[in-house]
Amino acid sequence: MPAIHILVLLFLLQLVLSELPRHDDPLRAIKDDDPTKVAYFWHISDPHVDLDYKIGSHGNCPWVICCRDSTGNYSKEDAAGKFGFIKNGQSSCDLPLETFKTALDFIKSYPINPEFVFYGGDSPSHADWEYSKEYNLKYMNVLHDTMRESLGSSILLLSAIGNHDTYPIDQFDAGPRFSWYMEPFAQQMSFWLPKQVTNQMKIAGHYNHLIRPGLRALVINTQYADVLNFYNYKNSSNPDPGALVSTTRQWLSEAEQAGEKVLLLGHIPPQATEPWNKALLQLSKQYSKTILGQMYGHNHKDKIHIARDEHGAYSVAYVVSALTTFSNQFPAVRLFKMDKNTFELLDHVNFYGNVTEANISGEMKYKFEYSAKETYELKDMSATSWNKVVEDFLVPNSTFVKKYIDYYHSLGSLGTPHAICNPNDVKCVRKLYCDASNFSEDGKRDCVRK
Ligand SMILES: *[C@@H]1O[C@H](CO)[C@@H](O)[C@H](O)[C@H]1NC(C)=O
Ligand SMILES: *[C@@H]1O[C@H](CO)[C@@H](O)[C@H](O)[C@H]1NC(C)=O
Ligand SMILES: *[C@@H]1O[C@H](CO)[C@@H](O)[C@H](O)[C@H]1NC(C)=O
Ligand SMILES: *[C@@H]1O[C@H](CO)[C@@H](O)[C@H](O)[C@H]1NC(C)=O
Ligand SMILES: CC(=O)N[C@H]1CO[C@H](CO)[C@@H](O)[C@@H]1O
Ligand SMILES: CC(=O)N[C@H]1CO[C@H](CO)[C@@H](O)[C@@H]1O
Repeated sequence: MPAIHILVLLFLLQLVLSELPRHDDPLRAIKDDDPTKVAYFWHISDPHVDLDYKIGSHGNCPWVICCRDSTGNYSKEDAAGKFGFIKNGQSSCDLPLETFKTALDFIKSYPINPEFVFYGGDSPSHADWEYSKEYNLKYMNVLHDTMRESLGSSILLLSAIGNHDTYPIDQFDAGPRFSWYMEPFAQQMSFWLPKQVTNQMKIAGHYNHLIRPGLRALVINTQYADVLNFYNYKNSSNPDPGALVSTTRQWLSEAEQAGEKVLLLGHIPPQATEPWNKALLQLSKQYSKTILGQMYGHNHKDKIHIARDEHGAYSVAYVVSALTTFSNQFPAVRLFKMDKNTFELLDHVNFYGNVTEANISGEMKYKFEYSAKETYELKDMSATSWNKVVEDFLVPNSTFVKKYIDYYHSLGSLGTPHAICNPNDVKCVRKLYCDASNFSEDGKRDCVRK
């Protein structure tokens, strides 16, 4: 065959191959969706942007935070890249603002009309010793300005307060002591939310918003469930700091009476303070028909917690992986799918940004990571179906636990010693199981001991 024919054949083959849908193509997530039947919302959390991030600085340093300082003798391959730094599944670097923008651009350009974006909080870097009112306010403002500029006015943003957002870290109390934070925060949120909602937010940081008739988002300020928040202990005869329990109960009750469905959104997941864990279990059970799902961040890990008792499972808390690479993950973006009419959750699909690759190519691309429904062979997104997945973790060589381990760090520690468990390590897998099957830290501890 003449060389020219071979070239033509190769060219045609190239065309065919480039037309084949790639497994990591982000559009794969919605290709089979009927837009008249599916509604969407996004969940991102824990960007921990570092405004002192320095390209070329020491990315693999011996300090708490890297990618800010260029002292020391380090090789070229340990230099902080444009989009972040993670090496052999390990990272002590927070996120350059640039990478936060790429995640927002990805969301903005994705061809759907989302109901909203839920931003789960923790704007500043892990340089906790640098925190001050000015420092933390700067991060709050820079990140919300960025979200406003990137997402525009056509996408609703809901934002929760994270434990790193206030100063001192983890501290928060309702009332004038934290109005220095709450006033500017409510001011930022007034771009997206009506005055009546931002006024409600100023009371204790909790707010609720009707997304569309029949669907309500309830954003709770989980600082009152933070074991490290000393304000929670200041009045030992007050069992409900920040009225977290009574407010959540009241709003759930009102929503149920109005026949609405609720998304419960916050920063710190269950396994927080024991009184809150218990109250949340009780509320999750009482309002299990009303609560569609609970969405949290904080752990920087892709995981779940199932609420269950001897009668079965009744609620699922979905914890999203982080945008920061700090503590060993690739930046993660999560898309939830809902039935457009009943608002029942249909799936969540996850995307990740490979910072190592972006750093080399000069362009950050978000790729399809996995669909929960497909990966865990879920019949639906009910607590009962998720409970079956978690029960499977205890089966020797469970395929589900292998996937759970890979996605735990949004593929950032894949195949490295930094992966959460070796799937053959029975003790470690049991810990994952106990973590996923408990809302309570005490319950998890008991379960691990068994
Ligand atoms: C830096 O490290 C390299 C490789 O370990 C070594 O060859 C070099 O002498 C070191 N330079 C300094 C100034 O310590
Ligand atoms: C402490 O909490 C109790 C119960 O909520 C309340 O009645 C009391 O006024 C509170 N005390 C102070 C000093 O705030
Ligand atoms: C990320 O990119 C690096 C460099 O191209 C590659 O070696 C690695 O396999 C990628 N990881 C994932 C999960 O995409
Ligand atoms: C699980 O599979 C691995 C190899 O894939 C094997 O070495 C190991 O013994 C298996 N464990 C059990 C408990 O079957
Ligand atoms: C780990 C890694 O890929 N580092 C590279 C990131 O990009 C910079 C340039 O922006 C290179 O110098 C690093 O080697
Ligand atoms: C308090 C609580 O939910 N405890 C549960 C923790 O998980 C184990 C294993 O599923 C259960 O047996 C406990 O009841």
